[in-house]
Amino acid sequence: MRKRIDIPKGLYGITGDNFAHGKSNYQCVEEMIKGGIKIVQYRDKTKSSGQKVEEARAIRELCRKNGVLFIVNDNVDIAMLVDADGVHVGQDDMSPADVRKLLGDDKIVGLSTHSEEQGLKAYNDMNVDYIGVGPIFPTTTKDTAPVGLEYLEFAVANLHLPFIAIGGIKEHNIDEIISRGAERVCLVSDVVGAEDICKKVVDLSNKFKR
Ligand code: 3NM
Repeated sequence: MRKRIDIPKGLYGITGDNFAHGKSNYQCVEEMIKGGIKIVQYRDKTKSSGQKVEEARAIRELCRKNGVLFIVNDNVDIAMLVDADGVHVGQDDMSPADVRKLLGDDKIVGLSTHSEEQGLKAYNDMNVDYIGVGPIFPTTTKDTAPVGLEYLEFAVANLHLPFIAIGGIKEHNIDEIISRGAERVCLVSDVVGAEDICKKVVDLSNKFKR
């Protein structure tokens, strides 16, 4: 059942307009796409559901026009309304099996994991197409304690499904992540908080090519 759609390697984008110095999530995604990003997750913890639907619908169309995968964080209803490519849930959200029931077999289901135990459980759950592995370093973007590089090394060695390394990763420490074997990495505040998001995405993406 797994692997309906390939999860692109390289940078994984997540919205976060609270870091974006006045730019909207739409503008941030436009710049990410110009920089070559191939997968974007719409994540917003503050707006009303009406605002989120409107914003997600616009970003969905932008992604579709540019051949970029579009994932919605947590809100399965919004994902279905805007025909997103998938949903990303956390440990306390709806289970991957229930998300799968609602979305069907053609969509992507991602799950955040924060420990070896959670990672193994997700690996054995055929409803999960990819996982998040983190937070690797301390972060203020999410209220979860850092797990350190050990869990990343465990994931590289043992979890043979696509995973996104995330949490406290910045341009200055991403090499530590890539050199350990991570093929997909997400930086939220470092990307959307950049003065030139497009250039930031290009510079970070080049680090995967070395
Ligand atoms: N998920 P930044 S860490 C959205 O570990 C998110 O599951 C995490 O933001 C996880 O790059 C995180 O600004 C926030 O630290 C990452």
